[in-house]
Amino acid sequence: MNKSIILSVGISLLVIGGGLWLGSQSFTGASGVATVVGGTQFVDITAKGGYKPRIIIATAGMPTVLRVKTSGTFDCSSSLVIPKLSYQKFLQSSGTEEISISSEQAQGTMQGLCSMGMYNFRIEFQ
Ligand SMILES: [Cu+2]
Repeated sequence: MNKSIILSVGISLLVIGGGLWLGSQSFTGASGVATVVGGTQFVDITAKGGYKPRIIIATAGMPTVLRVKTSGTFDCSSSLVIPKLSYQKFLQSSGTEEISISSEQAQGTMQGLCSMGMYNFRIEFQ
């Protein structure tokens, strides 16, 4: 193997590695982690053309506040349904909706979706 072949193999490995890194970066954007402040955990979700992040990891059995932020949201992601909480509401087009989840309710997988079921997110209480 001569030096130019070694070099080109090295470069292509770098390119592949860079692509994988970029791919993993955009993938991590799809999930998030709850933040804990003074014994309460906060799950922040943005509703606009769907929900972001789609998957949020949270601690089970902890009082939780789900904060759903809208910002010029006129699509159906503003029509929020959380079946486990029997929650259903049309959010205002811009603002933050705070939804309390008790420590008893903070168990397992909690799904939220738009009223038509085309957009969804889920909180994984672990
Ligand atoms: Cu929808």
